[in-house]
Amino acid sequence: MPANLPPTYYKLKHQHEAAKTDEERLSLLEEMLRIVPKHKGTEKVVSDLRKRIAVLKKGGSAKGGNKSGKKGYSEHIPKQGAGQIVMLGPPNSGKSSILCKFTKAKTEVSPTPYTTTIPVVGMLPYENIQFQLIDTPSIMQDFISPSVLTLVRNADLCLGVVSLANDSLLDDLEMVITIFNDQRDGAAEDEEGYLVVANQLDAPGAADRLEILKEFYGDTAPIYALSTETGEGIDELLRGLYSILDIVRVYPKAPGKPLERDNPIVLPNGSTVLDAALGLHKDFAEFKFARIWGPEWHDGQPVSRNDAIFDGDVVEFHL
Ligand SMILES: Nc1nc2c(ncn2[C@@H]2O[C@H](COP(=O)(O)OP(=O)(O)OP(=O)(O)O)[C@@H](O)[C@H]2O)c(=O)[nH]1
Ligand SMILES: [Mg+2]
Repeated sequence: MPANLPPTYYKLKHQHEAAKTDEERLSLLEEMLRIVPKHKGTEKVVSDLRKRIAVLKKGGSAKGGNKSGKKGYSEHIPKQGAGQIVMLGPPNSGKSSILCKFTKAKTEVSPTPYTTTIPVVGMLPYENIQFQLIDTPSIMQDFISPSVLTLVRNADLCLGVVSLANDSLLDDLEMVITIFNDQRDGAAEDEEGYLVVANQLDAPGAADRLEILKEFYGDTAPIYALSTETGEGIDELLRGLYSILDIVRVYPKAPGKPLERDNPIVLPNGSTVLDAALGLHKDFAEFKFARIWGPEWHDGQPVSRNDAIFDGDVVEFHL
């Protein structure tokens, strides 16, 4: 059933798009909700408006209650683990499902759009490390909470989550990529700041939609198909996350102790022996000498502090 919205509604909508502050946005949304006719055809519009109002009232804004410490959520989530990864996507793409299925965090999963209203953090295990994964409130065509944008800007990596169950897939991804590009304008040219998860691979018609998605966006972004229902695709996604984060794992070894690769120091690719020492403990910065094991080295070869280290190296520091 068509919504048939009155012209005043569209006028308010345009004003809302142009609004500069959250106070303005909130009052315009409330006015839109007040004047919108309430019938079957406008159910979705009404529920969208209610959700947006709820998000704004919760302080989902740069100038929300956060700084005053009264309400809302903090825009900054301290980094933990091997990299901070922020999910972003349209409603019902399955962001909360990904968090619940692959981390120990708990959050609500539901067929109702805009269920998630604040970011939720979980730790995503991969081999012997963990990534910090953040679920966020869904984005809309003309609205995204400024606090979510702050998370996107500060993340080590963004994960655009779209649904293969949905015919609006291409538009959804376009919207997500536009946001990533806008927010990460200052990022280095060669820095790949995001990847795409095409979720709900188990849904009817998903394989065909995936083909189309890859045809249109395969050159723009790395695309990983996933099903939170069956778990298909998670191993490839985890490897993709590791590789795009561009990190290395090095393993400290105490003198006289055996070589073990179970408790890594995680560092950016291109780090040095000195960075590894600092990653272990600041006292190690003054080490007298270091020896290293790995495919690039002779076993136990002495290295100097400015030598580059490689993924999987074992380093022994002598103080
Ligand atoms: N078949 C199938 N359904 C899925 C999959 N992932 C999520 N769903 C369903 O899709 C619906 C939305 O999932 P959520 O995880 O709540 O989606 P969201 O992106 O967090 O959406 P918001 O409500 O906007 O926060 C739920 O009914 C899930 O059970 C999937 O891989 N396959
Ligand atoms: Mg959610």
